[in-house]
Amino acid sequence: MSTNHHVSANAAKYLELEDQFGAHNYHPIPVVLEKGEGVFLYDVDGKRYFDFLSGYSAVNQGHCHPAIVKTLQDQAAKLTLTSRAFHNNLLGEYEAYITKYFGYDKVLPMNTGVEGGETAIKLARRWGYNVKGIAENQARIIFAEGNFWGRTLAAISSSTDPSSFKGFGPYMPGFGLVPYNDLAALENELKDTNVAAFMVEPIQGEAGVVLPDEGYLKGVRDLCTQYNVLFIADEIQTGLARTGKMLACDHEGVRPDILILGKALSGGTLPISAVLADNIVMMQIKPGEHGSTYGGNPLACAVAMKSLEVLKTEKMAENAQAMGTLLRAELEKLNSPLIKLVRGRGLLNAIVIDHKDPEVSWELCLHLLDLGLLAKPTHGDKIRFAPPLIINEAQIKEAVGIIGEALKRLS
Ligand code: IF1
Repeated sequence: MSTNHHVSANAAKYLELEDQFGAHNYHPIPVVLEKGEGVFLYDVDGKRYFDFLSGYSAVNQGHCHPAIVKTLQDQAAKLTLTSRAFHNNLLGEYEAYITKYFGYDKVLPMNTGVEGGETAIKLARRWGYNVKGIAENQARIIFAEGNFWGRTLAAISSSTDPSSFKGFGPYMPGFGLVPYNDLAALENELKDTNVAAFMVEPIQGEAGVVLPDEGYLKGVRDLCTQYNVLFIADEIQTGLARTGKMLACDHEGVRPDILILGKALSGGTLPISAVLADNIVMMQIKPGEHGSTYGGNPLACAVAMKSLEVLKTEKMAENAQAMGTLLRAELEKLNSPLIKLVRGRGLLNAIVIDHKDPEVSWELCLHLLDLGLLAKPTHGDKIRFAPPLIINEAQIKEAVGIIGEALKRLS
């Protein structure tokens, strides 16, 4: 079954350039975008789409948020990069702002999400040696099966997805795995006194928006406290109001020892990540032992403060909570034989397609494309529905109308 999706001659030109001159490390939906505004994207032929991926939760504030773009433009014309060889007038202001915003002693500013993960693991190992007293080079970091935290050699060393790690060995030593959402298995691992940290996503994004049982995060917190293990929360995709609270951990009122943020920390304008922790962890790294060229650059500091500010002033977490509830209810009301399951929290949602042919999810996304909505399957039979957090009730209903029409075309 294949949808002969038509790509305009105009759009085809762009695809040919990418095909000839770019690495083939992606298989994108066949659309060429040139403009974004709020919940909408526009292709090179001027066609409008609902964005139901939001840059994998990097565009929570909506495409080209006016206040964020203005901050970006103003600062870009003033000072963009000093390197950390020198001080600048925005880094301290940003560090004070974001640590107060989330309630931690300190922040270590980085750029991409995966650098945030690498930084968190280095901090945990160093704390393990200096504070917990783990013997040199014996520190273990535990991850959950189904995790995804990026594409570096350390990140793929913790992966259980062969498409992430196969053919890239040898792998980082000192990493262990436990089933997600399984506190007994986790406790068993944490009894090993060489374990420095457990790093986990409060909701597993790439795995297809997999939610743990109510109480799982509380259990993780308690077990990590009991066994003197650092709880690292990877909130790069779930954080920043995406799930209806500022952090997904807030749904259970738990406070991780290390908090990793990325993606929407810049409102989708540039790569900004941050690792937050208290002094007992953060002060184990001494001058010259970690950093990056762009980490904490003044442009990123200005943009991150504005991106965080508008999340609160525009009550995006509250809107994500309300619109997510509406979205799931409207999807259920479609009563489509193709939807096995609707799941999610806030505006991080996915449908599980009930069809033996894995191609069906891709076909559905091509029909959605035709009808004016952008989404992409993850892991075969799941399709993530994660629009910007500024979406309103009328737009949710219009989008679900499109989804219903696409499902009808497939049935
Ligand atoms: C791609 C996936 C999502 C993340 C979590 C860390 C990172 C990510 C929970 C690393 C990044 C991105 C990577 C991007 C697509 C997207 C993705 F499909 F790859 F898995 F969202 F689910 N922790 N996720 O989700 O952040 O270094 O990318 O800034 O690789 O195409 P990054």
